[in-house]
Amino acid sequence: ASSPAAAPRRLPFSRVTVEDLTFFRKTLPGRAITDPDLVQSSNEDWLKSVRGSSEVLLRPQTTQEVSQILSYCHSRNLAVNPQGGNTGLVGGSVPVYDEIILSTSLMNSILSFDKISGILTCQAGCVLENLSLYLEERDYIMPLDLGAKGSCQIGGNVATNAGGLRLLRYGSLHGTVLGLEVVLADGQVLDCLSTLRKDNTGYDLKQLFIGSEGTLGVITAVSILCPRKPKSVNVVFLGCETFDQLLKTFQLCKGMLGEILSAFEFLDSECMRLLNTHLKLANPISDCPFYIVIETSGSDSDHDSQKLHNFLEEAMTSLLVTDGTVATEESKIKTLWSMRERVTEALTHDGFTYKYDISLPVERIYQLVTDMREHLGKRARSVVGYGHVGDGNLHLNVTSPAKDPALLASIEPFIYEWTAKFQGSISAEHGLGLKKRNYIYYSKSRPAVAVMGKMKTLLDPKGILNPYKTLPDDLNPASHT
Ligand code: FAD
Ligand code: 2HG
Ligand code: ZN
Repeated sequence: ASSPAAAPRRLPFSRVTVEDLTFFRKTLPGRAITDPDLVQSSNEDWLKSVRGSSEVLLRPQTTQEVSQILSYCHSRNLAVNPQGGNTGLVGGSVPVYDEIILSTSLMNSILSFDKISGILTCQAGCVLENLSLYLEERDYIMPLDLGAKGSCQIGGNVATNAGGLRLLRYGSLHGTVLGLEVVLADGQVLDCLSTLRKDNTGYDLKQLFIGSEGTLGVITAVSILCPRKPKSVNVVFLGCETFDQLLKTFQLCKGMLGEILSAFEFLDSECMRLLNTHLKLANPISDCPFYIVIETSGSDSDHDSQKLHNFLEEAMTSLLVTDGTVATEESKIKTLWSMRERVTEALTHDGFTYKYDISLPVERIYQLVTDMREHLGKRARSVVGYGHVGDGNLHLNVTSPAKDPALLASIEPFIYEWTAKFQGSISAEHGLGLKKRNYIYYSKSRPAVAVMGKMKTLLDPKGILNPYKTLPDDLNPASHT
């Protein structure tokens, strides 16, 4: 039997023919790409860990074009892989076999922005950073921010229900997304592009597509509620001796900074070592076992500075933190944030990386890293812990000089069993994609997964949308190897 992470057998979808290409070229003049050099980068994921063998990359510009493509693919039984910025970390964004890649990159228009309500409506292919820049000029910000902002697209963010660095303050996309336009597998356009804060008319269908990883429909437009741009932003980088002190600092921080707290993130000394070694980023404070990044966002800089000052004084005098530095100026804020945001990049230089994205009761999150280090001993090159403490979300990454099946067998299912023991989630924010689909039962009951299977069948009866992803192979008996 193959490993649960292995690719399932190719399902009996049709193969692309000359007639199909003729249709695509007619529908998308100059935007149905078959040049292997151009298709190549869309076949491989950001981590360079999985690769498909698609020969066709389609780049629609309008919802109507997406609808025409899907309606055609549905009738021809051709599989389709929706793709945004291709920054996903679970192998969901690239084909497994020869699925047609449907890229939203050219669907990058802003459709409307209401300066009174802060509601932005745009096409799915808008790059997150471009939306942030657009909004900042209008005194607003996006309610989410991630290290991949320069490439990831809002449609991909919604499809993965991305969390990121601001979730603590502005909540998840399940709350901030007000409307979606989605093209279903058969080409039907589902217009749920509401811009209302409140709308209880029947089932809230858009929620189904948030986090569905391209398996239920192609998101073509998004409307999202954006907060005002804070007038005063401060970032603090602190060092702690123990994780327990870090948690106590979090408690103190919630109590003393309360309404202005916008992020509480952490990284351990192993992350710092990789930032120093691989990216030549210097530690802004003295060496410590744990580092915290705290961000405050408020409307009155004197008030915010005073609160921050009181908090830091208390944290220092009660010996919760041993060292720290504060930034109010934009370039220093960026520098401090890069210590947290660039850990993922540093890891790519450390060797082959096994990635885990776990939700746990917050007091448990570092125990998993310690246990994993002990469990793996010298077999791993690095075992690092970092993440979104404020959301109880740990990123545990293990590196080795090269892909190492024996090491993988030591990590999995150990990590998933550990997580399930404490009722955690085996995917807090990255989704299941190809890599984690068969581990879903560690976090969801069989009846819940069975209902997911029924929803998939209802919305995509031929299973052409992102096959082999998110749902476990046992829902799809034909795909067993
Ligand atoms: P892709 O990678 O292209 O696709 C991701 C999934 O969504 C695939 O299953 C794809 O089929 C589907 N999809 C994409 N677009 C659509 C669409 N329009 N309709 C339907 N399905 C679609 N994630 C977090 O949650 N928090 C973080 O802090 C975070 N930081 C990151 C930092 C780095 C450096 C990197 C590389 C990744 C990070 N990620 C993070 C992971 C990733 O999920 C996000 O980057 C992002 O949400 C993916 O968006 P994308 O446009 O790149 O989507
Ligand atoms: C982050 O929070 C991202 O930096 C990426 O979610 C985490 O690379 C990872 O494991
Ligand atoms: Zn994250």
